[in-house]
Amino acid sequence: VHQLDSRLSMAHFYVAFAAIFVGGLFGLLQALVRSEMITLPPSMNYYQILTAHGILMAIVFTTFFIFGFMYASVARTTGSLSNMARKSGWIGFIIMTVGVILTVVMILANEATVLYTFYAPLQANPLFYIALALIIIGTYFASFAIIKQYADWRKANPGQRSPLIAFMAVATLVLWLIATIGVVIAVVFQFIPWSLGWVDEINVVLSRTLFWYFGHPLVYFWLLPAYMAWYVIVPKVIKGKIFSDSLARLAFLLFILFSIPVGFHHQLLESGISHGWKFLQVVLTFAVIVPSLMTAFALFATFEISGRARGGRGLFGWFKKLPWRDVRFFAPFAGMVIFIPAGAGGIINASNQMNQVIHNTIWVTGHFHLTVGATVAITFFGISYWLIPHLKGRVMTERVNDLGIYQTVIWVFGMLIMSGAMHFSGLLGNPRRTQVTSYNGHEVASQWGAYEVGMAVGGSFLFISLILYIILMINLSFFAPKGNEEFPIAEASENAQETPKILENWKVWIGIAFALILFAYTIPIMDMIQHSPPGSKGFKFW
Ligand code: HAS
Repeated sequence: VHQLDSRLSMAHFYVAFAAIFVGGLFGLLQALVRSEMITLPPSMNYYQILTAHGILMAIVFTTFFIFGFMYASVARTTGSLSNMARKSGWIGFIIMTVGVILTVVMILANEATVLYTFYAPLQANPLFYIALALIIIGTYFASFAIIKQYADWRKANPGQRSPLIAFMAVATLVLWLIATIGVVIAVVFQFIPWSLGWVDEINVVLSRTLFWYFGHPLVYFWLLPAYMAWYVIVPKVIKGKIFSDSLARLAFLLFILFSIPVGFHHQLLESGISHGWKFLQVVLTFAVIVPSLMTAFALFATFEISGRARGGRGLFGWFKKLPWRDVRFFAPFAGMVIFIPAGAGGIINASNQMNQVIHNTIWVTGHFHLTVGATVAITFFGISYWLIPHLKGRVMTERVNDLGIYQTVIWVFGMLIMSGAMHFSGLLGNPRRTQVTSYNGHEVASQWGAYEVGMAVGGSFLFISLILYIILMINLSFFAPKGNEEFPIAEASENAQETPKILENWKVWIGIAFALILFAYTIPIMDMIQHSPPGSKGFKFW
């Protein structure tokens, strides 16, 4: 990757590392407070650190890491970024960073204790919503940079199949651009006027609906960059090939179609939305599981083919031949294994009857720590072990590789304890997002104590792993020996069929995506607006 592009990527990674470190510290505090091992100083409150933890980890770390990775991937496969793309990338970075600083200041000032989902009726200082708007605007500049670079490559190479990883980056951004429409409408037309006092009422169910229209595809915005690494990077690390270029592209396109019109599965217990529409969105939720099952199939195939090519015999002999001592493989692989129970948990959540049991319990927190906190995070760790030295003109030493494996193992161990305790105590009714309470010594609440301790123990392992990760990242950025670290990109298998051209016809896929969204959302949203009470100041946005 060209030096100028490396700098752009690295700027994003530095913010991501700072965010995960500070966010992780808040996470540790969170776990210790909930298990009553410590009490917070009076200047801080439980919900405030919960907000800081959620925003720094789930919004800031992920978004900055993802753009850093995407710039590097696109520059590696389509050539150095054009001046225009690079400029747009830097503008995006600056706007996003200003937005992040303002967001953090607002949270620390206790002016935005509204949790990372920030929907009504919780209200923050208007500056918090303006800061969020800045972060989103920044991502639009960043998305423009990447999509422009891809479009220029296609123009310069007519009729050719685009590099798979660049295609995947663009698909992820298409998903992001369509998804953010919901949150932009909510922030601009509902939250900002309401928090400024221009209107004194807000349509709560609509604000939640617009949030979840965005909130569910948001989780795939986190997941798809991990899939980019699973499909394109990992096969090269294990000296294999991509099982099928078309399958990989189709999986990403299916995410664009099915990841958005499904937000109601977060609102199954909410009144104001009729059963029929909830049912439809649950059906579509089950459709969005399909591309993940396709991914599991393709990855198993890649591993088996590569393991057999390395001399693995018998039913499982190939498994032993995989490069277990290489952190570039080990970390993402650990993420994949965790995604099996994590995905099963998602399927449980999406099932209407079972959702009644787990909704708003700490089971859900366990679910998203396994998905984004383990599957995605560990894959991102695995990427940074080779990408940071690559961008900095350094190499990962064997020692760092081995420490990286320990770091991954400690993270997995901590996450299994913490998330396991969350899942089990969720089934015992332990609520999420609730400051510790004994409910006047109620028998049910008395069962949760041991699990809360488990969460604190797991959280402490996670923090130890995080410190090790940050030390290794500082080493790889500034102190590792100079040299050339490989940026692994696998080729597609020649046994697979030619990729059909329709898979790169964006108009078709974006058109179907909008049709599905309009179908799933138009009538329920019209209902919400129609049944909204009139604002008492005579003027109200919905
Ligand atoms: Fe979820 C709540 C349903 C996936 C994140 N989810 C959340 C929240 C977050 C989140 C953050 O339907 C909480 C939001 C909040 O604060 O309220 N989720 C699903 C479903 C899936 C799913 C159906 N979620 C994710 C991913 C996330 C994520 C991914 C982040 C990255 N989720 C829900 C529902 C709720 C929910 C409800 C609301 C609950 C409520 O009531 O509040 C699916 O996408 C999952 C499909 C995945 C699979 C797994 C495929 C496995 C693969 C690995 C293969 C392994 C290999 C290695 C090859 C079917 C690809 C094998 C080697 C060996 C040796 C074994």
